[in-house]
Amino acid sequence: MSTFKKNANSAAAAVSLSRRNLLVGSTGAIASVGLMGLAPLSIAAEEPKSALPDYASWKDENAVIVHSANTLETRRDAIGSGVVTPSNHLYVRNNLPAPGNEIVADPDAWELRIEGVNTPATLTLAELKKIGIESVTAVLQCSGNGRQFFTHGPGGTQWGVGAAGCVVWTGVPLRDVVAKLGGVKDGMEYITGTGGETLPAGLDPKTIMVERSIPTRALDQAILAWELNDEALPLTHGGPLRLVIPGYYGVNNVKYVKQVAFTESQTDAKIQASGYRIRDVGVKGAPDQPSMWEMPVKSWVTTPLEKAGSGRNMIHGVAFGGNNPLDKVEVSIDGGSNWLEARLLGPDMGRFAWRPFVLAIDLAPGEYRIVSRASDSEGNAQPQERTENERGYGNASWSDHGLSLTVS
Ligand SMILES: Nc1nc2c(c(=O)[nH]1)N[C@H]1C(S)=C(S)[C@@H](COP(=O)(O)O)O[C@H]1N2
Ligand SMILES: [Mo]
Repeated sequence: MSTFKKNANSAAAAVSLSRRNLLVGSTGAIASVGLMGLAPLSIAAEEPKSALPDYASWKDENAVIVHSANTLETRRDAIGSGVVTPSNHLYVRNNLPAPGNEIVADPDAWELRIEGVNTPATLTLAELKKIGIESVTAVLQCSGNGRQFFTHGPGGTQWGVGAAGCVVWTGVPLRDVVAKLGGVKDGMEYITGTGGETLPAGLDPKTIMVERSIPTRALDQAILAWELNDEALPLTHGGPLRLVIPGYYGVNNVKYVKQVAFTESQTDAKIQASGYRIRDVGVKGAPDQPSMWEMPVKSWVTTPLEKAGSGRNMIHGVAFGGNNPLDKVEVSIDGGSNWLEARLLGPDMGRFAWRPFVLAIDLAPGEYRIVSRASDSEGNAQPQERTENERGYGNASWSDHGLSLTVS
């Protein structure tokens, strides 16, 4: 018992600590605390429910947590037991304000520049649609998903489990487009995608632009997508056209993509050179540190949340292998002392998709710590503990992602 009590406490401590750090980190928050004479935690608890931003007003407000106008998270209990995350439940993360709706008014007219191939070209979406088409079901997950569990208080959105979803992308495989343009030029090591945001004037573009480089080994799985879950790709998720790299963290999936270049080296845009790099706490980002590219195996339980009745219960969750196929997922109701293999639900949508899972189990009244642990086809299992790192990236710890449950 003491093991899961301790786990539950440390997760709660992590949340309140990072919340405190958030307030401490913001002068405005401190000022208002002082003026109103309230304790920081009661301010946080009384924050009004934020409204959906205009560009995402079509989201289901009961399914998402609005962290800010640029960051919406899927609620843990809105992840559901289906393979595909409904588009109106899918999380949103914009590093820059979203472009105006006019860019999706005439999607077929959108232009994509392709460089670093033997015949560089500018192709419209209408032309891309004639080159080929494929659908892939893939997990989209932010690098900072699970940041909330880090205790050193990394800045950035305090994502819990819901900066992730599993969706169907439809578009043309990038390799087909490249083949049509004479193949990749010799010596090119990276695929560099550039986002179509209009950058605010007066700032060095390199410091704000969304431009990401990923190794050319991803060419086999890259797709230029114009549909999300069988509908025209909405602006919110990168319409009219998005570079999708299944198996890679969200940031590599460049929205409103305006250029794809095969390059000798990685872009020197800040989001690549020093952003999205794994390094020790207190260390600055630099190009020689690991970049947030391939995702590792991960799972978490979704329901029941907090309370359940005694007797038969269905413990639900989701599990995925990241860049490798998923092998299996186990569930523990005693904080990781004993494990039972869960049953994978729903159709297998392939290497990059997640599988909802369920464990049917009889629970007597009491306190439980429910955790899940997935492994991939290469024998990699989710670690018990997260890898501590400055920005709170890549949390796949099974211990952090558990749920404390009271059965009565
Ligand atoms: N052009 C562009 N692409 C982008 C971003 C962005 O701000 N601009 N954010 C990235 C990040 S950090 C993530 S996690 C995903 C989020 O995708 P979503 O908003 O469709 O969920 O998009 C990525 N692609
Ligand atoms: Mo992200």
